[in-house]
Amino acid sequence: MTASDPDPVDDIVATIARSAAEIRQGLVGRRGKADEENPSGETQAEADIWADELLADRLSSIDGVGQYASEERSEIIDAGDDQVYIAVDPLDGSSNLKSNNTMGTVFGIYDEPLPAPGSALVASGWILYGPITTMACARDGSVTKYELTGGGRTVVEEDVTLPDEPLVYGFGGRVPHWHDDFREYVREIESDPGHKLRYGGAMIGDVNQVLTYGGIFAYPALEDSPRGKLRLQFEGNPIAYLIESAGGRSSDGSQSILEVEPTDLHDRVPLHVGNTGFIDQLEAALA
Ligand code: P6P
Repeated sequence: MTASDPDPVDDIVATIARSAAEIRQGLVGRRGKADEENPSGETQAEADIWADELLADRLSSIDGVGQYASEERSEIIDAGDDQVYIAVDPLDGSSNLKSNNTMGTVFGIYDEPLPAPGSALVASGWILYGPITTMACARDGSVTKYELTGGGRTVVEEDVTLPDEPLVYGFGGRVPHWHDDFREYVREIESDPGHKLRYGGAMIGDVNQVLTYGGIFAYPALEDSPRGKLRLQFEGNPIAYLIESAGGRSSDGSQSILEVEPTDLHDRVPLHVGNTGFIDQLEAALA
């Protein structure tokens, strides 16, 4: 690719940003359950299917895109080119539709065919459908935050890094299903009055709090689900890439998420992301 060729990464990020307002508006009237399950066996909302089809059409037609893969579809779309490969969670936290809580769209842009390790990411990010619609995007080792209005995108912060002092924590999974060593780790975090609980049921809302205030988000390995709940390609890798680009750490319990070798497109991964000290402490607790 020469300097004058269009950059597919720029086009992909711009297309997702431009689509955010339409996705947000399109949630209205699509809050019901479809009679379909995603490849992870979760019942899909009408909005899951609709947002996936919208993004699949727009992203797979961008020059340079080799594949479009989604948490909502079992098969990868072959987009014909061979520069970048896109993995998307079109609507993270769609269970929050019923209660009108935050949700997001997560994307990872890889330079290897999928499934690929997170070390093959060249960019990642998320859209957060909060009181306002925002985007966080990691590329070339730094994170930029945008506000999205209509089809426009305004930079609100560049070179975003996690605050040095961690403040918030949020841990998924049912507490009785946590492993004892994880439960003990949580007790240590909770016992510090300088920390406070933030868990909203949509990873993007929780991770964005960690990016903003410092802290940790985890959806750990569970006794009844050894690989946790979250998907490596569509959630774990993109989130880990962004948090590490912002000076934090990620872990599957023993190594960076970005080093986890995938075996299947819909692999799950125990996900822990946040301030380096918290993640170092976690790995010591689970060792
Ligand atoms: P639970 C949403 O369904 C999701 O995939 C993540 O966004 C979120 O962190 C997690 O599941 C919530 O899971 O078990 O708390 O409902």
